[in-house]
Amino acid sequence: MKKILTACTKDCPGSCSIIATVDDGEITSLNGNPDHTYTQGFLCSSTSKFLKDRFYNPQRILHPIIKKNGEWERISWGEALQIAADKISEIILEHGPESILYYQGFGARSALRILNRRFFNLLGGASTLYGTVCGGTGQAGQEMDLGERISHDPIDHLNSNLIIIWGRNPAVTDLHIWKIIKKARKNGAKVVTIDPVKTRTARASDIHYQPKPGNDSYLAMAMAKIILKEGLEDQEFIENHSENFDQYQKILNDYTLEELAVKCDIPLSELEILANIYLNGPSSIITGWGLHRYLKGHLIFRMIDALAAVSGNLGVSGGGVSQGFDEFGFFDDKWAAEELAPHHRKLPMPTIGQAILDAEPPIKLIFLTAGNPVAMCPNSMKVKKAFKSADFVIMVDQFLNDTSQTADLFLPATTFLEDQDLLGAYGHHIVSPLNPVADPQGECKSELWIFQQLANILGFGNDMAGNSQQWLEKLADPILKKGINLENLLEKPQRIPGPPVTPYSDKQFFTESRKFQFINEFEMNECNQYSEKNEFTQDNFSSKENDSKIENIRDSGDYSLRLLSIMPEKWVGSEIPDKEMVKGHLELKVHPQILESLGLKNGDLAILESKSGSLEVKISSDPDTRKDCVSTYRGGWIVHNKCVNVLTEDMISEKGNGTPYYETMVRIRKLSDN
Ligand SMILES: Nc1nc2c(c(=O)[nH]1)N[C@H]1C(S)=C(S)[C@@H](COP(=O)(O)OP(=O)(O)OC[C@H]3O[C@@H](n4cnc5c(=O)[nH]c(N)nc54)[C@H](O)[C@@H]3O)O[C@H]1N2
Ligand SMILES: Nc1nc2c(c(=O)[nH]1)N[C@H]1C(S)=C(S)[C@@H](COP(=O)(O)OP(=O)(O)OC[C@H]3O[C@@H](n4cnc5c(=O)[nH]c(N)nc54)[C@H](O)[C@@H]3O)O[C@H]1N2
Ligand SMILES: [Mo]
Repeated sequence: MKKILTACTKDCPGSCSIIATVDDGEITSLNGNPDHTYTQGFLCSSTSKFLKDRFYNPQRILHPIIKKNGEWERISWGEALQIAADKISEIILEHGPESILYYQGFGARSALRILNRRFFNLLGGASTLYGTVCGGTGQAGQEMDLGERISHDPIDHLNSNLIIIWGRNPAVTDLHIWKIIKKARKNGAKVVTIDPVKTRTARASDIHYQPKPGNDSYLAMAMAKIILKEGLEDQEFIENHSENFDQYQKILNDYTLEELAVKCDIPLSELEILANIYLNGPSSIITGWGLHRYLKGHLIFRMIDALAAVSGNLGVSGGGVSQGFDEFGFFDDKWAAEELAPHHRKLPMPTIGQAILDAEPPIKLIFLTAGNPVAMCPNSMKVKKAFKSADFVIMVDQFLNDTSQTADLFLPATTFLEDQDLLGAYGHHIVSPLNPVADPQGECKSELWIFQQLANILGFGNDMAGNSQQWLEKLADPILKKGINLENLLEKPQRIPGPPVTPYSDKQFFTESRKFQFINEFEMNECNQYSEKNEFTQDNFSSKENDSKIENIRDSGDYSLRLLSIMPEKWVGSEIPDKEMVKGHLELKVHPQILESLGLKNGDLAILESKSGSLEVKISSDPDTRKDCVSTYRGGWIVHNKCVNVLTEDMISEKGNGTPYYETMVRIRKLSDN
């Protein structure tokens, strides 16, 4: 029996360190590594079940397969690689390299994946992606204010008196930061959650505010205005370390406190309490992905940064506004060799369906690794149509999914239990080694091996050659320069020196003037054209005014409910466990009064419609859901009738090229209304 160290590559902030037990070539269990200073022996239930759910799952594809007359057929690697290489050369010759799209998903983002891009650059270039379906908007906002988005090391939240969890659900999505938050709370810190949905995190917090979705800018503005009104701002910081304060104050002066309270739909008295406990710092704000999902999401982040600045919480231990980290941040991107490609074209990930359909020269071949864009990008049906419009789609994955319906060639990939690699994280500064715990299942191969073989056939094998360790030494060079040697790095997880626990503690920012930039332009013009029609307020929901708005929902046919789709508890991304692999209905949480007005009740089936599509859903009556939105989870598959993105509209955020999933407005129809 052997114990081998590796780490989890699921798309999750933890990048948990794992100890795998192997008995006679078979992996018998996965356990958390107690020696990891951050993940500390913990492993989530989804990764604990990885062996059964994914690794040894009989549905896992273990051989290359090709679609012929709509049916998948097994072929050899030799044939598969030759077909792929032939298609690639053929299409380049006829249509140029830009007619190939390389789509890299979020399924596994370890260091060696940088070389995937190298392959396409050596090929002469291809179309690749810009923007993201994950974050983006927040990065853009924070870069405008701070120069760079740098988050506090999670352990710094232990120094907070107050932690505001803003648009995030760490009790489900990041169990390690959640552990720190719980510890801080045990030590006396207060925990406030700001989320329109009553999540697991919200339930476990001291206070939960349920604002009107998309309007958090007003909430942050109200808090800042209260602080300024009371004369409790950090004048020293404002005077010496910031710019644009006057313009910012002018923006605040355009609104009364009462107006701001109405806009975010939180009573002024509550906002006063919140502002005052926030002042009793140090107070940290931990922002989540919920805030990225709006057309003007960057403004929310900018207003939150400004609030932290006014209150003296920037550059302070236990303070700050933390978003996350860059999982590729410690590795050397130069090996992607962008400069080698004479041809470059970038298509937007948030609106990838439309971009493919509009592309000129057209996209002829799509090469996809570790992603499920048909199910996970907005406007699934359009993405599906776009992928189908290509002559040939190659995908590298472990399982068939919604996107594989559009694929022609499927190349089976190894998992983090079969490869050597290094793994960063978007939840902390620790880099962990991956080690081959067992031999690859079936004929599965690493992405590196696949690209190296293709490069050999295509005639540039030398430029891709090297074993994983040789490449890791190059990719990890920025880490090695910090004094950690490769042997050490491959041996155990390491907190990489350099990034401070408390960023900006010298009050020097990465902006041109080195000063914090207050937001100096603010134009909301209401996130969504439909939202004004349905401005419910939580407190006086029984008022006549609100009653007439409910009538509106029923009669006008308006798309007046905002569709929120949040992370599922039981799995990550669209990696659905077997138990959930059944056709059924997406469950939709709706407030009982809305249901009543529609003549629907708990458990009913109904049609949910947006401008992009419709889906039969199962209604779950939920008094904790706001009356201006409905909520469900993301990650379900189209083939199971559970894919929320059949409804989401494809748009791109105003800044940061993010994906405003939550701008989608929907209506509910009874089945019999057909
Ligand atoms: N179990 C599990 N864990 C995961 C994932 C998973 O699929 N499953 N996915 C991983 C990925 S890819 C990511 S990016 C992270 C995301 O991590 P989180 O950000 O924690 O995940 P979400 O569930 O998107 O949480 C966003 C929250 O924002 C709220 N929200 C929506 N609109 C607003 C608004 O206008 N204002 C405010 N204040 N809140 C709003 C939503 O109701 C939701 O509760 O999680 C990672 N972890
Ligand atoms: N409505 C709505 N949609 C959303 C979101 C939302 O909040 N609401 N969130 C968005 C966010 S935050 C994200 S990050 C995206 C995620 O979007 P995607 O990255 O497209 O989706 P995943 O389900 O994470 O895709 C993972 C795929 O990678 C495969 N995979 C896993 N490990 C490996 C590996 O080691 N090698 C290879 N080759 N393949 C592997 C899995 O089998 C799976 O098919 O979804 C976005 N979509
Ligand atoms: Mo994400």
